Order: sequence, then structure tokens, then C-alpha cells
Amino acid sequence: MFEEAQYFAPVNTKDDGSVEVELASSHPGFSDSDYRDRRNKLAALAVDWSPGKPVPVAPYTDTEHEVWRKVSTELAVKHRGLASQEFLDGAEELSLPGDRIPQLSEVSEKLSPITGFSYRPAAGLVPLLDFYGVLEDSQFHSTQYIRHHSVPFYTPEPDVVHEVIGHANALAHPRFAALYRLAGQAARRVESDEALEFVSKVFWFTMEFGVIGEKDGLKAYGAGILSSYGEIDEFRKMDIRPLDLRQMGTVDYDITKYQDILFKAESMDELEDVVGTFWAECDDEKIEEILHGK
Ligand code: TIH
Ligand code: FE2
Repeated sequence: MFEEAQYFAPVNTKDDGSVEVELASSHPGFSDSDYRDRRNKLAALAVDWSPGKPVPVAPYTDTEHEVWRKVSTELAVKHRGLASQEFLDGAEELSLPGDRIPQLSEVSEKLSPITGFSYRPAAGLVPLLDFYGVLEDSQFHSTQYIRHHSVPFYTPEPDVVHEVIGHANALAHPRFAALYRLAGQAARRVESDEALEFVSKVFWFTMEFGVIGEKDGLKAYGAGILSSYGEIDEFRKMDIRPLDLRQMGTVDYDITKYQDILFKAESMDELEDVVGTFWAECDDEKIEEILHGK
């Protein structure tokens, strides 16, 4: 999930109660009426959901399962060489199916005994404070639709591949799960929109697009890199910068392209010291200080 409202396909509920997802004309599924029907149907399930209700079962088609199969096969191979050790350990523990899209309820059943996290459905854009806030309660908002079959290697829209392969495998490691929870605490603690945006940008450059130094080279732990078998081949060539809160909280990024500025943690310890401690302690005043340098 990510925060740029303008890139999230808006979900509209019409007067007759039906739900329609607005896709941009540049979306690969724009003229595919089957795909659009699927998007509308899955969005309607999530719109209908409210906390306390069971997570809706998404009745996926064979074409959709096939996209998952293809993407998860490609990713599994690349993860072996390019994903961080903790992510790989999480993935092994979680053992997601490779041959079909798991239901979010199934992801929660596997994940919650490991780190306590569970998944809740999202139709589309979730307001920043809700999206991040519930992380503190070990809840993760997830879309249920899958990317269009014509462009399996990358999507600017977070889909079930990104939410589950990218995020759940990380959430299955206790060190990442703890960091996600701290991000949630930070989001709820800060008061201004500016401070919340700063917190969310630090999340973007870490939990979504973070990279980390390991003995045998640079690895990715960010869910956005690890859910795209196009982008995963490119991250080592990007502008790799040291973990710097002020930069992470302020650099602009374009969500429709491979990220060309990435921030490298030297180790999990450094990630926890710099980013974990920031989320654990930040408030509006501390963020002001980081922004305006004292
Ligand atoms: N680009 C990612 C992918 O193709 O899996 C999805 C997203 C990550 C972050 C925002 S959208
Ligand atoms: Fe995400």
C-alpha cells in the first residue's frame, strides 16, 4: 500500500449501491472489460467489510491464479540472491502458496502465530493515519485484486502480489514486524499532517524500498522492490545513499517508476537504531528539528 492519492484508482459507490473502480486510460486493464468487472467485484467486497466482520473471500479466476503463479515463480528465484536474510527467513517460516493466490484470511492464519500480524481488506486508498495507525495493532491493510496479466513484472498500484509476497514475508520476521508496529505508533503520535507525511516517507524508503548491506552484497528488504521482478533486477544500479532520516523524510519520489534513490542500512541493527528509534520517539517537535536542523 502507498500513500499517493492521485495514483490510487478511485473507488466510487454509485447511487444504486454498485461499486466502480476508476482506472486511468494508461492502465493496462483499462480496455479489458473482464478485468474491470473483476476490479469492481473485489472492491465491492472490501467496501462492504467493516472491522469485526470476517475478511471476505475473493473468488479468483484461473487467469488471476495464473498471474500469481507466474510472478511468484519469477520472484522466488530472484529473492534467493537479492532478498535480505531476514526476509528469506520470514518467507520460509510463512511458506505462502506459489500455485494460487491465497485468501487474506489464510495469510492471517499463517502469519498471526508467527508475529501476531493479521490482514484486513482495503478497496483502494486508505487514509494515511488509518493505514499506518493500525500497524500498531498488528493489522495490515491489503488490497485483494491482482495486477493485469499483460504487465506482470511491475505495477505502480499495490496489488495482492505486493501486499502478500512483498509485505507478509517481511511481517513474518519478528524484527521487521516490530519495526512496522513502531511506524504505527509514530503515525498515531504525531499531530500535524506534515509530521505524518514525514513518518510515511521514512516508511516508503525503508519498509517499501529499503536495501541493506550483507556479506555478499547489497540486498533488498523493501516490499516494493521484492514484489516486482522488473524492479528487483535494477535496484543495485540506483543512487544508493546512507540511512539519513532528513533525506528519507523529504526526498520526492515518483511512484510510477522504478525508484532511483534508495537508502541503505548497513545492518538490521543500524535500521533499528536509526529508523526504529526514530519511530519509537518522534513527535512533531523532533521532526521539526530534523527538518530545520538544530
Ligand atoms: N511496484 C510494486 C510491484 O510491482 O509489485 C508495487 C508497489 C510498491 C509500492 C507501491 S506500489
Ligand atoms: Fe506496500
